[in-house]
Amino acid sequence: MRGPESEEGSSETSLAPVSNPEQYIKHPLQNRWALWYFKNDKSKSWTENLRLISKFDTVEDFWALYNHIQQPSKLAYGCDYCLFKDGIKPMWEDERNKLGGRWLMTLSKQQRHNDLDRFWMETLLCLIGESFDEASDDICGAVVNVRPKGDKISIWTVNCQNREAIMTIGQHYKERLNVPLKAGIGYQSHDDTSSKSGSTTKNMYTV
Ligand code: MGP
Repeated sequence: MRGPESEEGSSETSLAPVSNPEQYIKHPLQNRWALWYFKNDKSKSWTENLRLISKFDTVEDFWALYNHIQQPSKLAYGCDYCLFKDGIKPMWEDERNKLGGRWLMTLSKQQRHNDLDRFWMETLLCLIGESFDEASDDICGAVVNVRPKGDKISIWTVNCQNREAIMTIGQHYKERLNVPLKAGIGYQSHDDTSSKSGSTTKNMYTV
């Protein structure tokens, strides 16, 4: 029943319920995310070079941030972006990363122009859209490294022993990016990556 104050002709129209709240309320994400930037300043330590840019937890705030910052292909060599769930630092040492690993995609130099920005945007959308079903809980974050030898994009997960979740994530991810079937991607534990002596780390899983 409408009260007398909302009857036609009432002067208190500002109290009338909003007919379409969708228009005014931002769309919440399942998680709050933090975007980090790494700038390679040789005079500083690795951790000092890592800076938090901003956090967001709505679709609208994600796009506002995304549209405001440079695309990875415009960054200088040695720079990274990292998108991680709020509370997880984008480093091997974090509690939620130390037993984990990453799906790693290494791009050729030509792919900087053709694929890098598109792949990174798709990676961000996979994360904030929780695209990996229940395995989304295993996601810690994603990183893009801009490097002269070839750029890298990786998705970090919580535990390198969680084979089922890791395979679900890898398969979905490969499909989303439309990576050619024979060009597989590999998963490596952070333990192996951080203690590697040569230039390659062995894959625990591949898709
Ligand atoms: P990188 O930036 O991940 O890859 O690691 P890049 O530059 O392509 O080098 P490559 O070794 O893979 O060919 C570069 C270096 O940054 C590492 O060797 C570490 O010294 C340091 N580093 C990278 N990460 C992700 C971490 C981290 O999580 N913690 C710490 N302490 N150092 C890191």
